[in-house]
Amino acid sequence: MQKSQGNFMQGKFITIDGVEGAGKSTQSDLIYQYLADKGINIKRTREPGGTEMGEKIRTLLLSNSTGKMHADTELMLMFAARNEHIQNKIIPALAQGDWVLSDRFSDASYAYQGGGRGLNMARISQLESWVLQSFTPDMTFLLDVPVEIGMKRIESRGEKDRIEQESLDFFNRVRNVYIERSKQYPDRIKLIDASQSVENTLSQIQEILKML
Ligand code: Z5A
Repeated sequence: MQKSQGNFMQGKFITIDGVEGAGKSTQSDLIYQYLADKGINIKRTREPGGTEMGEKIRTLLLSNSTGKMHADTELMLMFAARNEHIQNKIIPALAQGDWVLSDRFSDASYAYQGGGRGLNMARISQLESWVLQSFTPDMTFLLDVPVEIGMKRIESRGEKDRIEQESLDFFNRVRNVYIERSKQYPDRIKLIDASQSVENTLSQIQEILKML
């Protein structure tokens, strides 16, 4: 599983993250098209989810009918889904030379369960080491947008899911953790000003993709 075990990981693993309304889905479509046009075989996926079991866990995590859930349970379910995702989808794709583009990955657990829910970061890190070992994305695009702008963009959507119903303070804590992590891991996490237009946001991303 470790990328350090020689060259068998041929593909690149790219993740995209950020608060609600940052435009992850919009930019994922465009990144996919940009890379596909360059002849790269790229698989799109998402978290929580990405596998049959992961999608079932996603439903449990996001459905309002799930009711109250302990924050530790939420964290462990995110990582349970992630383990399936890594073992059964991401690693096999990378090993056969495909690139993988995931809408969210483990930075989201630090941001939402650590920042939002207030779970201890060191414990999240222990769980991450257990599940990911040394596996890590080659590059992460953090689409950063003030929470109020993100909320405005998605206000026309229907009913909010279990996590979307959290407060503005919750999402500001989420955003702050993302920004902190981009400072902590500047080589991997590229902070993109996603308050710009779709086109300007994409061109910031493309400049970085050219370096991969
Ligand atoms: N979660 C967690 O807690 N812990 C974890 O470890 C993981 C996840 C992995 C599901 O995520 C939830 O899981 C999420 C975090 C939690 N919870 N919450 N709340 P999700 O990624 O599936 O859900 P989402 O955040 O709502 O993602 P999304 O649907 O992809 O939304 P988006 O990033 O905002 O993307 P969008 O659809 O492209 O953009 C939203 C709207 O803005 C849309 O109308 C666009 O046309 C518009 N838009 C996009 N870009 C722009 C620009 N540049 N300008 C103006 N308008 C724009």
